[in-house]
Amino acid sequence: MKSLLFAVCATAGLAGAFSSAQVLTNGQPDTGDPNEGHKIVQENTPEETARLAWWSDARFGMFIHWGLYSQWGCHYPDTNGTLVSGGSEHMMLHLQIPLKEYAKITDAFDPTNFNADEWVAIAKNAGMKYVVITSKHHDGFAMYDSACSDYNIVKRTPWHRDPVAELDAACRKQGLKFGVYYSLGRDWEDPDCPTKDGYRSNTWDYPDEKSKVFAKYFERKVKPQVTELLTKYHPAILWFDTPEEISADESKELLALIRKLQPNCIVNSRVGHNLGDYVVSEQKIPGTADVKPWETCMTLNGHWGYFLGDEKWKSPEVVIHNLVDIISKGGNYLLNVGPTGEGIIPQGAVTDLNAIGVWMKTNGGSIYGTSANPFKQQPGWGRITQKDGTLYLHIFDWPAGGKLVINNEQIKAAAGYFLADPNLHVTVRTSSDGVATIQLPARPLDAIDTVVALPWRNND
Ligand code: FHN
Repeated sequence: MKSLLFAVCATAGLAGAFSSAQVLTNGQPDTGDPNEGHKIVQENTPEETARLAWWSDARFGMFIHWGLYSQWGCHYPDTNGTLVSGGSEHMMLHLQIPLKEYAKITDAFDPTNFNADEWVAIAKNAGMKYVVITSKHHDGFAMYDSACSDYNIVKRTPWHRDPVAELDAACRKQGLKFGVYYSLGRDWEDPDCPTKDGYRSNTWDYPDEKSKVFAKYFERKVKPQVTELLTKYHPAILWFDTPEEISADESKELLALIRKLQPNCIVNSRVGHNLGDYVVSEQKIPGTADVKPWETCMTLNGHWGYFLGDEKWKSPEVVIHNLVDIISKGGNYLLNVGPTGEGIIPQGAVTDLNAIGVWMKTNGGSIYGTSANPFKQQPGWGRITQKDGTLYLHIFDWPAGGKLVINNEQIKAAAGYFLADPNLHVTVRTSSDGVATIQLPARPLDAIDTVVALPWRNND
């Protein structure tokens, strides 16, 4: 495994001398879930399927990474006030910032421009149906009013507001589902949160990795915080991250606690040990559908948390093609934004999401409530989704001469229409050897993805 040595600034002025922090990665996201990527072979139970019904219809959600690391765009000021890159929302680890120094960010964290209704409206306008925000990331800082740890946004910042509560209310008001992310096996505030070989632990404040007892952190912080998240805010999704050293029994115990407190709350697979209602895929789209329901989470630019200067936004075309590709394989798409320390979603992200929303307003019928392509092959010109006896042909690449070939003998439809112009119909011709073709107009109706709705029945 290639080890990526995080070269950190050794500027004497920074709070304490920093040494290099070894961060292991093989080029893949370090997901902190030793079980991730192994094919899960058991299907969902009827109970799990029922719990996921709204989620499976929703297909598209907003992920929000917001925390103390957002204050200076995942950078940290040295004694001259020069902002030093922390690499990502892991900046406390990468720069090995002592907890008492990192906690001083709370003095500056005063997001007076935060407006929960605006954030939720941006998600809704983009066609997203649920919002998941970081309630506690790896730094251990609670972005909500936690009764079990004063290390939280209400108690420790001059802002004294609870964004989790405000977003929960805004989602309810605007008809979106609300979820919370919780870093399960990484917590750089707690002295008892070990990680594999200490690579993702706070070893600078708590150097004796072997003395750390996960069970103490689990009882002292995880269970009380999961309980208060479920009883104060009633999230529809508990999005766990990086289960790391949690035991199988602790994962089972945590899931049982959630089921007791909020039976309808969806739990992802990073609760650990192949448990949970759906499987997480991060920054990548699997080639084939998983046995269990799954969701790809992805950044919109190159970072989860707001990163100063990162304006490399995925284009609306890339996002829409990703969304359709994911759904054609039966998955959900959780697309991330990283708001600034002032509480603003960067304009580049908003511009992107607005453009995606324009496409979704016309073509949402081929997204919401649809399921995977029923055929074995994905077409070369795009993707196929389906719902209630209708195929949705997502044409990314317009065929030369407008002749669209669908190599499948199961297409018995005679005519279809364009979602972008339902009055414009197309005719399907099926040759004797079962090759169906559609004669399209000379030019696409949508530059990114023109969708044809085709009534279909499976002749199996
Ligand atoms: O380390 C985290 C990372 O910061 C981010 O939260 C992602 C989102 O899925 N999860 C972990 C990396 O897998």
